[in-house]
Amino acid sequence: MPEPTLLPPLHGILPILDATYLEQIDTLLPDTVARHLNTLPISWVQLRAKGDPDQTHAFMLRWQTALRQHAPGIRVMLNDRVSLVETLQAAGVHVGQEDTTVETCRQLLTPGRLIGLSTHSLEEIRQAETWKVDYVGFGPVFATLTKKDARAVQGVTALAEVCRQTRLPVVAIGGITLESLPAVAAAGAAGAAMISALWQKDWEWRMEEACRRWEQGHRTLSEKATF
Ligand code: 3NM
Repeated sequence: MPEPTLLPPLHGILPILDATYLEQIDTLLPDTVARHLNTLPISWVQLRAKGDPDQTHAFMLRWQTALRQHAPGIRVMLNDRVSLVETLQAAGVHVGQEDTTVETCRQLLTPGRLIGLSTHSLEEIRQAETWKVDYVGFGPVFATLTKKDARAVQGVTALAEVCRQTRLPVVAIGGITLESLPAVAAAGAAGAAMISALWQKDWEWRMEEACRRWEQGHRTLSEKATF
């Protein structure tokens, strides 16, 4: 089924609900998180779990159920687990360069599902353009401890350059903090995917602050565009 057109466009903060991080905050309940996200200008989230397949399935089912119930306007992307997208009625899948190929994902998914691909260079983005992905992730923009096998740090200048060079929406990822968010938005990124800077004990405040700082960076971008 195609996505209803009333949903907001995909942009802004992309909170990644990462199983390892969420489990560290023992007070955190899916229903509470989903209700809070629903009050914010957040159009999408990603569910990410790198454990065994059954645990990953259970994690994604739990969070997708809460999100559909309490935040129906938020599109839910699944990291890597393309086989669960239709079962869980998720919006789509995000894959890395070494995961299931974009071609296979298209074959497995019904039309209208979204596909995002991690990239780390303009060359990989050019390849992604030919595969007609819906957006690319680009990173790591900054150093990150979250992804153990992360590639070399790209920096904001490279981010701005790839945003200029492609028509695909570019979602920045890797080591993005509340402090660096305005610069990421001002570089022209369509979104900022974040894990460790969001999922801390004061996650509610962090989520709100991230949305505020994203808007702040965007204002800089539109002010520049008017000159
Ligand atoms: N992918 P944090 S960096 C999942 O460069 C992921 O493709 C990356 O987590 C890439 O916001 C990364 O805690 C980790 O740095 C992002």
